[in-house]
Amino acid sequence: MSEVDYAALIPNNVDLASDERLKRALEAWYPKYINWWRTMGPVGFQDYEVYLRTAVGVDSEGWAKFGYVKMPEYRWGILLAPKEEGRTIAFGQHKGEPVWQDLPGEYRAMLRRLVVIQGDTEPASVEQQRFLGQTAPSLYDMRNVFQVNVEEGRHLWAMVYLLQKYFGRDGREEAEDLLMRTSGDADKPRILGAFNEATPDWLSFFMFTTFTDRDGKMQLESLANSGWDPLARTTRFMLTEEGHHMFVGRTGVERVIQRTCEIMKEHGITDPADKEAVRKFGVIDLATIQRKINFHYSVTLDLFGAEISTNAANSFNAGLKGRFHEPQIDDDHQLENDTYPVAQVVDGKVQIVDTPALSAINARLCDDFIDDCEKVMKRWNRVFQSHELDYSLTLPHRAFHRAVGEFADVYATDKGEIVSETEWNERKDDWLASEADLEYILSLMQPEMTPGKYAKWIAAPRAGINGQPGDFEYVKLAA
Ligand code: BYC
Repeated sequence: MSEVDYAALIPNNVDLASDERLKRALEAWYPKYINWWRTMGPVGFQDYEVYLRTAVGVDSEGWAKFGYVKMPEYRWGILLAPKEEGRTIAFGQHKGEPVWQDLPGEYRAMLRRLVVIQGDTEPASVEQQRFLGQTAPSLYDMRNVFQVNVEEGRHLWAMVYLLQKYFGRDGREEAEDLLMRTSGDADKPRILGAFNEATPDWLSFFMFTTFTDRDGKMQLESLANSGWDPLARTTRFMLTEEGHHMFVGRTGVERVIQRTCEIMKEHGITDPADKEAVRKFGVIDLATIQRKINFHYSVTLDLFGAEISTNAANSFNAGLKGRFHEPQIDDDHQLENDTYPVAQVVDGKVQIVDTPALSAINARLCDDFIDDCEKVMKRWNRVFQSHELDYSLTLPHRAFHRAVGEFADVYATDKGEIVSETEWNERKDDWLASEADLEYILSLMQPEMTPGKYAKWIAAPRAGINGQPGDFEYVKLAA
C-alpha cells in the first residue's frame, strides 16, 4: 500500500493523503482486511466481475457509481456527510453547546464501546452471508447480496476510520480485533446475539435484511445526531446505503410471498395451513414464512438492549446517542422530568408502566422500530389482497421469544400471553420453523445462474438494478 494514489484507491473526503498517522494505521490494517475478506467474505465469485454500486463522493453524483468490479478490488472508501457549520448538541445535558470535533475525553470509553459494537456488526453480517452466492436464486439476487456485503465492508471501514483517527493505540487494537472475532465462533463470537445466528438460506437473508438491517437503520439514525460530530457525519452517510439493504429484504420476502400466492391461486389452494399442498409445487408455504418472521423479528428486538437501560440513559445524557429523529421530537430533549410507557411483566401479565424517560431510551427506539416493521407488514399483506387470498402476516408480540430485556425470563406466546416453560416448548413449532421446515427451505436452494431466470420459489423483481433490462448479466460468470 505504499506509494499509492489514495484519492483513486480509497475514495475519501477526510483528506487521507495528507494525514500521515491515519495513512500509516490504514496501511497496516488494509492487508489484514483483504485477507479477512478473502477468507471470511463471500465464498467463490471473488474473481468474477459483479455489477456493483460504489460510493466515490457524498454528493448526489458521487454516491452511486455503477459498474463491473471484482469484489476484492472494490473501492471501499471513507466518506462522511458534509459538515453542518454551527451545529449544536441537540439533546442531553450539553444541549445547545457546539458539537465536539475532537473526541471528548470524559466520554472516550462510552464512545469507544458504541463504535466497536457498531463496527462489529458489519463484518459479522458478511460472515453470516458468505455461502449465499452459491445458492443464489438469480444473478440479480446474487449481485444484491454481494452489494450488501461490500457496503457492510465499507461500514466496517467507517468505524475503523473513527477508531484509528481518534482513539490512538487502543483504537488500532480494536480495529484489528474487529477482524479477529467471527460470527458463530464458540471462543471468539461477534458481540451481539443476532450476529451469531446462521443465515443459511435466502429466505433467512431476506428476513435478516428486512428486520436486522432495520435495527441498523434505527441505531444509525440515533447516532446520526450525536454530539460527537465525526460519529454523526459518518453514520449519516452510512444511512444512504442502508436503504438499499432494507429494499433487498422487503422486496425479497414480497417476491417469495407473491410466488406462493401465484401457485395457490393457480391450483385453487385455499388453506394456508396445508403445507404439503403448496410444497408439492416447490414454493414456501405461508405458515413457514410467518414462522421465519417470528424468529428474525424477535431476535432483532433483542438488539435494542434492555428496554430500561442505564447505558442508554448515560449515552443520551452525554449527548452521544439520541432517539430516532431526535430533532423532530417535540419535548425538551433532556427528559429529566418525563416518563415513557414501557411494556413490562406485572403480576404475570404484560402491562404498560410509566417509567422515567431517560432510562427508557432503548424502549422508545424499539417502539419506533416496531412501527416501521408494521409498515413493512402492510406492504407484504397487499400481495394477498392483490391475489384475493384471505390471509395476513403479523408481527409476533414483543414479549415472544426474547433473550434480552424485560421479557428475557418469561415464556410468552406470539400473542403475548405468559405461559409455562413446558407449555411453550410443547407449542413452539406453532411459532417457530421446525428443523423439518428449515430443511425444506434449504432443499429449495438450488442456484439459478442464467441471466433473466429465477428459481421457482421466488418471483422476478419488478425492475432491474439501475434500470437494467430483465436479462442483464449482473455477475459475469465466465471469468
Ligand atoms: N446480545 O444496557 P443494555 C447494524 C449487552 S445493527 C448480546 O441492555 P445498551 C447492522 C450490552 O452490550 C446496529 N449482548 O444495552 C445490521 C451490555 O454489555 P456490556 C448495531 C447484548 O448498552 C445488519 C449489556 O448487555 N449498532 O448496524 O443500552 C447488518 C447491557 O446492555 C445485547 C448498535 O447497536 C445483545 N443483543 O444497548 C449489518 C449501536 N444487547 O457492554 C449491520 C451501538 C445488549 O455491559 N450499540 N447486550 O458488557 C448500542 O447502542 C448499544 O450497545 C446496544 C445495547 C443498543 C447494542
